[in-house]
Amino acid sequence: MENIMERFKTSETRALARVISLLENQDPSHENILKELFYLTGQAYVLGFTGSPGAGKSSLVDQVVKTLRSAGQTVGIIAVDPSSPFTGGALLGDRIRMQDHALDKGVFIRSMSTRGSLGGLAKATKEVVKAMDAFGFDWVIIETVGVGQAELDIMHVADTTVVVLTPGAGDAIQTIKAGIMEIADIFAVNKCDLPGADKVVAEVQIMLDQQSSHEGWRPPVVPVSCLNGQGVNNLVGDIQKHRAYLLDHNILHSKRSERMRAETLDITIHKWQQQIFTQLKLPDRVNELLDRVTAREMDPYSASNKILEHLKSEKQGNNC
Ligand SMILES: Nc1nc2c(ncn2[C@@H]2O[C@H](COP(=O)(O)OP(=O)(O)O)[C@@H](O)[C@H]2O)c(=O)[nH]1
Ligand SMILES: [Mg+2]
Repeated sequence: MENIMERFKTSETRALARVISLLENQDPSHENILKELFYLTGQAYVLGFTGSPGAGKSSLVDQVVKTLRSAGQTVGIIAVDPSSPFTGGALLGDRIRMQDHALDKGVFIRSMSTRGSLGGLAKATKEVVKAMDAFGFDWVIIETVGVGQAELDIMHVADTTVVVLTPGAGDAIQTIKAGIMEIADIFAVNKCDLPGADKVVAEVQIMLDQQSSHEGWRPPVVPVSCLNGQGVNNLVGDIQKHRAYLLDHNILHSKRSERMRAETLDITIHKWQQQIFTQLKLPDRVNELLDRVTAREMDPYSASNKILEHLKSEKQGNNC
């Protein structure tokens, strides 16, 4: 572990890949790695891209990365693969498309699979963001399909979230989950080389008009095309504007502080849970209390109070 972190700190890309694997696999060194990473994090700007499969998220990330690289910025990319049997080719597609950057030291791409992560996809993704941030990338970009709660959770780590829409996907706004529309800081209407893009832009604008809660920041709606590069500079410009807005209004700092508080509490709850589960493996008081509930000799509320008392006394006992 020490050796790998030494190499990580000397910016060795292979060490970064190894650290990410250790995190994903919930290796025993997991917590120690995260402890060390913590003091190196907080520098990268985290950008999220979400939208339906095939909307052009990977293509758009590729374009944005090109623009950032030409400005000398370094980028870590996390592609969250939904592992759907119908989209099994997407990953390969991503690899091929992103090949342009394959030999570029300033870009690191990692694909995550829903099946691969032991502690849950959102948790694993957040930890990989930390590894990339700590490694020193200026930007960390997460691409994820906007389908479920796990994907929504992932997007909560992004400082700026871009929701990618396309023309011709029926009533775009109806097909995208409400929760996804709400997390958008910017709407990119991709494939604007195809007919119908104007209609989608107008629909989103109407939707935004109907919402009253855009204090300070109204999400811009940007037509883009990865085919001819149209609008990509506007999109990057709007990302920079949103970043400046968050900084100028102290929102970035408060969002990140809030996230750190929530995360620390999550870790505490998780550890507390684990302590209870450890107790369950022992044939002692916790199990006896549960047995008393099933025998209707005790109610669950009194039993849980006793369990908490028991854990507390155990802990004090250990400390002596
Ligand atoms: N016409 C057109 N096709 C695009 C554009 N951007 C992406 N595509 C195509 O849309 C398909 C899906 O793109 P991809 O980036 O893999 O979408 P993702 O699933 O959202 O990551 C690919 O065949 C792309 O070539 C665009 O701006 N215009
Ligand atoms: Mg993709």
